[in-house]
This record gives sequence, C-alpha cells and structure tokens, in this order.
Amino acid sequence: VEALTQLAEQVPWRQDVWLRLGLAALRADADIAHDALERAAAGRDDLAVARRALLTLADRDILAGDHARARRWLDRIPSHPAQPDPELALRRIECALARGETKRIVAEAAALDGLDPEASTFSGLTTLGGRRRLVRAHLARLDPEGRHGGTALSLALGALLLDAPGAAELVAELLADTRDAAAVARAREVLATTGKLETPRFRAAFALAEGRRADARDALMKAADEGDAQAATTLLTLAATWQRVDVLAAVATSHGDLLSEDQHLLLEAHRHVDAGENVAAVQALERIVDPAMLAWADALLESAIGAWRGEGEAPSDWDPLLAELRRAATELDRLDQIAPIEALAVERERPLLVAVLGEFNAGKSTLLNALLGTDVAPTGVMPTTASLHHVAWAPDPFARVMVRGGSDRVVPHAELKTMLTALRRAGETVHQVLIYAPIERLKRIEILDTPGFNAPETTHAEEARRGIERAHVALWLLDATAPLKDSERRVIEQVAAARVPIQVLVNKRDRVGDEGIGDVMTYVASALEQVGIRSLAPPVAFSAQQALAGRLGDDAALQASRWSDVEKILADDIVNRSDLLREGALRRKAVHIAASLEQAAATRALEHDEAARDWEEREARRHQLASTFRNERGALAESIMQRLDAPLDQLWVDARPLEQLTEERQKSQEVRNYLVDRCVARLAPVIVSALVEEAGDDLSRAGVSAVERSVRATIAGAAAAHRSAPFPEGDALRAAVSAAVAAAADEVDAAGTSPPGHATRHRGVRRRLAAFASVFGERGSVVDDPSEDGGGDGDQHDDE
Ligand SMILES: Nc1nc2c(ncn2[C@@H]2O[C@H](COP(=O)(O)OP(=O)(O)OP(=O)(O)O)[C@@H](O)[C@H]2O)c(=O)[nH]1
Ligand SMILES: [Mg+2]
Repeated sequence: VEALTQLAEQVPWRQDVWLRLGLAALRADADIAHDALERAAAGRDDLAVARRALLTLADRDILAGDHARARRWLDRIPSHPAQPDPELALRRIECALARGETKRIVAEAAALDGLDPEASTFSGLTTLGGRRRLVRAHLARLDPEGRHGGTALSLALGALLLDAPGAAELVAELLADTRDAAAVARAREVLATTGKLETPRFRAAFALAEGRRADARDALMKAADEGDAQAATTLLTLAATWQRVDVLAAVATSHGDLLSEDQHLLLEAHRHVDAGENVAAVQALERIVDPAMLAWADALLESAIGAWRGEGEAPSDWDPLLAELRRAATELDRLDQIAPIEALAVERERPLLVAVLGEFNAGKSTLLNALLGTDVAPTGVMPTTASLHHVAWAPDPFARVMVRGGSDRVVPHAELKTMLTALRRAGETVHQVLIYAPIERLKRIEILDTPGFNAPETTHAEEARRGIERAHVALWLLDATAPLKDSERRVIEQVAAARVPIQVLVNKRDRVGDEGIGDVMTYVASALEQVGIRSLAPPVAFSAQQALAGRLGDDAALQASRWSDVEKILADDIVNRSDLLREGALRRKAVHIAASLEQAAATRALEHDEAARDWEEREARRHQLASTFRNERGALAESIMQRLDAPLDQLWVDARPLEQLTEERQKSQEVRNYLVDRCVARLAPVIVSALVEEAGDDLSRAGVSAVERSVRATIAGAAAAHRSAPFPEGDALRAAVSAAVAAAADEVDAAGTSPPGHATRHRGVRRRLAAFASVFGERGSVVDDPSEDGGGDGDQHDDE
C-alpha cells in the first residue's frame, strides 16, 4: 500500500495505479482504499479500470448495507442492451433484492448466466459464484415454481459453502421455515462439514425446523447471555414472529445496543400497557415502521385502545377515546370532524335519543302527541311532517321553530300547527322544530319525530336519514293496514345495517280490529325474520289515535288503544336500558368517525407514496444524466466545439484593441483578467446551453444553475492557466470543454433534492384508527348481539 501510494502520487493520471492501490488498501484494510477507488473511477481514459473501481465501490456498499449508494456507483457504469454485463447485473439484482423489488430481479436474472463464477469478489477472498448462488436461492424462495437450479435451501447451502456474505442468514431462515425432514437432514450433513452446526444460530434453526420452539429459544437465550451477538440478532427476529415481549426484554438486557429503535419502542409500549399508561403506549406504538414489527405493534395498539372500551356492556372510558379521535382529526387536518367528536362528548351526558321512523301516514306524529298527551305536532293523511321534530324536557311547554335563513319562532304548543302552516304558505323552509315539555320521562329519553320515508318529496327521506344518523334507538312504526311493503323493508334493512337498534310497533290496531290483528302480527314477525331484523322487544299492536284521545280524557279509548303495552316497552326495554343503548350508539358513532378519518389517512399516505416515487424517479434520472455526461464526454465536447467557432471569432474581436498596448501592459494582470472575463462571457453560455439541451427535462432549475456555475468556473480556470496565447483554442479548448462537461456531471450528481417527508405520520394515524375501529367495530354494538361479548383481550397463551 505504501509503495503504491508513492507511485500514485508521482503519476496521478494513471487510473490503473489508483485501482491497484485501492484494491491493495482494501485487503490491508487501509483508510486510503475509498479515495483511491474514487480516483480510479473518476478517471476518463480507461473505462475498464473505471468500471472495475465502480464495481468494487458498489461491492463495499452492498456489504455494508448501503444499497442506495451502491446503486449510484453502478449507475455510472455504461451498459448496452446488446452487450449484457453479468457482473453489473449481479450487483443490480443484489441491490434490488435488498430493497424488495422483486419484479426487477426476475427481469434481470437471465443476465447472470454469463457470469464467471471464479471471478473474485472485491476483497479477493471469495468468488462471485457464491454470490450468484445466493441470488438464485433468493429467487427460488420468491418463486418456488421456477427453474433456478435447485431449491432455495440447497442453493443457499451452496452459497454458504462458497462463503457468500448473507448466506448463513438465509440458510437459517429457510431452515426455520421448512417442514421437509429430508431437506433438514441434508442441511445438517452439509453444515456439519463447515463446523457451523453447533453455532447457536443453526442450533436454533434446526430446533425450529423440528418444531422445538422452546429449545430454540433456550439455546439462543443462553448463547446471547454468554455474549453471542449473532444469537441475540436471531432472537430479535424470533421475538417479533412470536410476539414475545419476554424474549425481547431478555435481549435488551444482554445486548441493548442491538435493538433497533422500533424494538425499543415496542418494549417501551409494553411497559406502558402494563402500567395502564395507554396514551403513552399508543404514542410509542404509532411510531413503529419496521414491517417485521407491525403485526405485533398493531396487536398491542388494539389492546391499549381496547383497554378504554367498557368490558361487555359497561360504559367505555370516553375521555381518552375522544381525545384519540380529536388528535387524529387534527393531525389529518380534518377539522370538519372535530364538531361531530365534540358532539359525542356532549352526548354522553344527554338523555337517550329515540327516533320515530316509518313511512308517511303510519301515525308517527300521532304517536308523538300521545306520548306528550297534547295534540301539538301536525298530523294528516297526506305527507305531513317535513323536518325533524325534536322533543325534549324544559320546565315550561313551548316550541321553537328554526327557519332556514330566518330567525327562530317561539310559540306555545297550541300554536305550533298554525305557525308551521303559515311558514309553509310563505315559502319558508323549516330546518328543525324543537318541542319542549315539562314531562319527567323526557329527562331520560328525548324523541325525534321524522318525516315519512315513501313521501313523494325527496327531502323528506333525506331528513329522515339525518334522524337515523343522530338516533340512539329507532322506534319503527308500521301501519297495520299495510305493514312492511317491499319499499319499507328495504329502508328498515338499511337502518339495521347501520346497527341502530330497532323496536317495531304496529299502529292503527283499531283499523284491523281484534279479528284481523293476529294475522297481521304473524305476517310482521315472519317478514322481519326474512329480512333478518330483531326488534328489541317483540312488536306490539296499538292505536295511536285512540291513545291520544285517551290521554286527552277518553278512558274507554285509552283502554281500547293498548297504549299500556307501548308504555311498558318504553319503560322496560328503552328507558331502563338507556345507559346501555347510549353506550352502543356512542360506539357506533365513534367508529363511524374513525372510519372516515382512516379513509383520509389512507389517502394522505397514498399521496405521500406518489410524491416519494416521483422523487426517486427524478433522482434516478439525474444520476443517469450525470453518467451520460461522463461517459459521452468526448463526443459531447466534440459537438460543443463545433458551436464555438462564432464565439471564438468574437473573442478575437474582443482581443484586438489589446494589440495597441505595450508588451508589458499586455502581460499585466488587468489584461489577463479582462481576457478571462471575455472567455467566460463568450464561451460558457454556449457550452451551458448545449448541456441543458442534452439534459432535456432531466435537469431541475437548480440543476441548470449548478451546471452554469461549474462550466463558468472551469472555463475561467482554463483561460487563466493558458499562457501561450490570449485564450485557449484547438486542443487546449477541447480539453477545457471536456473538463467543463466533467465538472457539470459532478454538479448534476451533487444537485440532489431532499426526499419528501415520510408518510410515517399518516401511517401511524391510520394504524391507530384501524385499531380503534377493530376494537369497537366487530363487537362494538352491545345491543345487536349481547351474547357475543365473551372475555376481554385474547389470552396471552404460551406457545409451547
Ligand atoms: N285509524 C287510525 N288512524 C290513525 C292512527 N294513528 C294515526 N292515524 C291517522 O293517520 C294519519 C297519519 O298520521 P300522522 O301521525 O300524521 O302520520 P305520520 O307518520 O306522522 O305521517 P308523516 O308525517 O306524513 O310522515 C292521520 O290522519 C292520523 O289521524 C290510528 O291509530 N288509527
Ligand atoms: Mg308526521
């Protein structure tokens, strides 16, 4: 190394000397290796030497795991589709494999056939044959059906025997996954010849292959405790596969420095979960990005968020849950979702909201009036109710009519009907009606009267749907004279699909009488069963009209109305279960919000991916352009020379006045400066525009100014150094142009832009929301199927 260093300094233009120095330094592990190889690679005279130097530089980066930089060296090697370059292909495939780009690998695999397996790899210690075999092993693993010259395991074993770096890892991985006893036995024989059989990695791999998971873990734990880093690394992989925090913790104790940031995060999260600090746990888990850790992290995320869900039917711990949703909405800039989240926070303290739903003319508003005991809401055979009527408690009876684009009107109950008629006649749109009454029951449940579904006015159905969205429970009112027609079945199915609990009531019992009602109820029961809808309590038949008359004083009508059946259901199945029903509704609404936020997060993540791909493409084109400049420097310089005739003529014109000066003056610094300045002004723009033309779209604006800067500097340097004539011409100029192109190439290489910010944040939000939805989604509705609520989190059963 020393002798070569001296020699290289004496003949710095000799690329081959730099290459030999680089290779010798590599074998001697001397620091100068990298610089020497770069010098050899940068030389422009011997392409074969530059290629060898670039391959070696790439090999070093591949071994060190910097595949992005390795690719950049490889991009500088000229290649031609007609002349396959197996050595180049091998490295390209290795880089692609490391980055999981399987398509590229398969496309280039054929080029490997021409590789000389005896050619030595960069350090001269091993041959390329081993690396090729390892690549084929990977290919065989990706595509077990294809022809690769053996199974993944046999190829990887071959690579291991040839000392290919990374082969032992692959063999151990393949062994751990295989269930083929014969293959395992063969591998044992082969490994026995290498003396590696007893290393903890392979002891564990064989134990895993034979299903002895505990043995594998013990062997590795013991080795790790004794300081074996390889065993510790293997354990880390296995800890993630098995989702065993004790294994991870053990490695953290013996080999803390081997844990990745994500592994530390997971440990931290686990500690938080154990300590009941679920917010902190969620915040640690959302930062995990390693694909190998995600399944584990997501499982923990679910248990951290699930800890806030009430056990079975019990109320959940809504404060942290809502805070979680608020945080997601803010992070995603979805401020439109804040209002519904705040509404949920308020709803926890509010009475249960029961929506009365059904087709028009079913008697919904009459039922409402019967409940209130006053004839306040308008009723009629034509579609009547046009907006949501919300009935709530207040110390005095009154109604507030909210007019779209106008001021609210406040009227006594008795005047509501006339007010609504007057507003309709005046062409005003009523947005909502609030009916207040001092009735005790309204402190526990509030009622929402809705427009009918099948009314010809489409706005009626829309309003009714708004009612379903808000409702905690639905009272579905059927008309005994026309129950559950097809159109009605479809809507009720949709409500059930939205997981709103439904109580079915059959109205207008008086119209079918005692004789007919039995058949109606049988029909209703079977129709509901057909559409798969379960009423909270079995449907009862009654007459809202008679009930209202009864409430207004007609005792006989009240008796006939069967109103007491309705009251009983309201009390037993709705009011008394209101906490449970409200909890179910909150869960349903929270999942709904989480789902729309999750959608937003997914969109964001996609946008980021696209930006990242664009950026990578631009970067690749930029590097490609730099290598084109470098590799075709001669030809480029030649074509630029042809454009320089006219500027040269102008330079002579610029120089003519100097002839008048004395010889001494002509040699002065001032004159020299003037000439350099003229050279740059006349020549640089032509060279720059030639290069920019060549670059086309591949050069950013920043790239153009970088090229301009370097060309001007090179020309200035060449002009200043030129002493034999006023300015460089002929070969001297050609050399200067060529140097300018080379300098431009370096600038283009260096003029990178920083990558777009990682999508990690949005992925983290998305994973949190997905966990949220799965915690509440599957078993979220406590009402639909209470029997489903089994134990809490999945048991942490031991894997033995
Ligand atoms: N015979 C009989 N008629 C009833 C009963 N309940 C309601 N009606 C009548 O049926 C018609 C419709 O009643 P509404 O209460 O307005 O029906 P709705 O479901 O509110 O109708 P929309 O508001 O249009 O959706 C009115 O003429 C009521 O008087 C009942 O139990 N028996
Ligand atoms: Mg009505």
